[in-house]
Amino acid sequence: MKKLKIGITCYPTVGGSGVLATELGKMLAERGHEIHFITSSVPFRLNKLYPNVFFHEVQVNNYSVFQYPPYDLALASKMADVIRDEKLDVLHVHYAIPHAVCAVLARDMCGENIGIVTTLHGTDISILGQDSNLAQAIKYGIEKSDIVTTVSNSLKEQTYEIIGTTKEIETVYNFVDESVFKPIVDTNLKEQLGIAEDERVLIHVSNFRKIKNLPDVVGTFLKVREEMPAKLLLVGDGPEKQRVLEQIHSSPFKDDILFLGKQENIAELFSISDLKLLLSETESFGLVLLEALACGVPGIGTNVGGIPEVIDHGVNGFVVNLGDVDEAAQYAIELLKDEEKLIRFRQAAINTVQTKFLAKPIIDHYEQLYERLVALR
Ligand code: GMT
Repeated sequence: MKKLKIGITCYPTVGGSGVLATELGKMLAERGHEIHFITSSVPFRLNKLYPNVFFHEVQVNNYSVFQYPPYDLALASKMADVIRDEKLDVLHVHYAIPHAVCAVLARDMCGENIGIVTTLHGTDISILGQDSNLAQAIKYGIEKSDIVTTVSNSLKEQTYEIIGTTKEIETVYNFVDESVFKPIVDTNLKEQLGIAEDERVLIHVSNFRKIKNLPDVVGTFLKVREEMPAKLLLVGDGPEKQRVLEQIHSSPFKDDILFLGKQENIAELFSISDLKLLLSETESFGLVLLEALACGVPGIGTNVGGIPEVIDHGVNGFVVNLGDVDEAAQYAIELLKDEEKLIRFRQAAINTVQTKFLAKPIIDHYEQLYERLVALR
């Protein structure tokens, strides 16, 4: 295919949408496309120099006349500059607002006929879409984009329901870089963390927002811990950490919960784990679940959003009702006590990634979307 010049805008800080957008950009660059990230800081997974990848920083100056710094306008203005100066073919934005709206404004500003692809990631619809102050802007961004994708079928349905648009939307699942997310053996990480060989390891990775439902993650673990020696790894940080500390304050098992903070070596941490817990209130996909599966770690997730599209109940993990800690603990205990079953689930986890979420066919899909747009110009 023709090599394209592609602009990418995402939230550059820790979070699934930024991770996905950055990995996509890196892989497209490996295929020979020229990638221009237009973001407020260097995306956190863009941690070294990559050939064909460029970074354009959006700078927002705060003048005393502004009550709020005008990030959206600075972004749109920067996008317009990059579209014109770098002669971009496509602008792929992640998250409806403000990114899709800024892309549309930028196209208008520079007068170039550039194709806009918008990928919806979740809370831009499930939470912001319900806010009447933002709903019209989200709808506008979606409808003025040339192509709109969602990361799960569930999010597609939710978008139609909440936003009330008739725009055609395609599901393109999240993917993992399987050269990074794979079972890693021969680390002494377990020992370093003070975890004994006979202890089972449960893991939760998130930004500790309320929607991640940390109390149920900890509640499930405490029930498991009553039945067997085990540790819970809590990876990430955020507003709910204090609540967890209060929850475990008087538990006899509080020393079995390890707060590891934000970590880079996620694949290594998954590789010493036996089970991933993601008991969110809302989750369009659950990229961390997929990363765990790729490392051979089965998951227990709630029956919300796109989680049932990732967890095949009874095969690579279990899907439980939101809030049902007893059910989650029961499944966890049964699995963790049965070595043969656990091995079967571990293999199934890897198979799920190989058959449904491999990077290559998903990047192919995005390339086809770009090609379709370029052909129309
Ligand atoms: O889940 C978060 O808190 C971060 C959020 C984001 O916007 O980066 O993640 C969303 O996008 C990810 C990548 O597509 C999805 O895997 C997450 O499920 C989705 N989060 C929610 O829907 C809550």
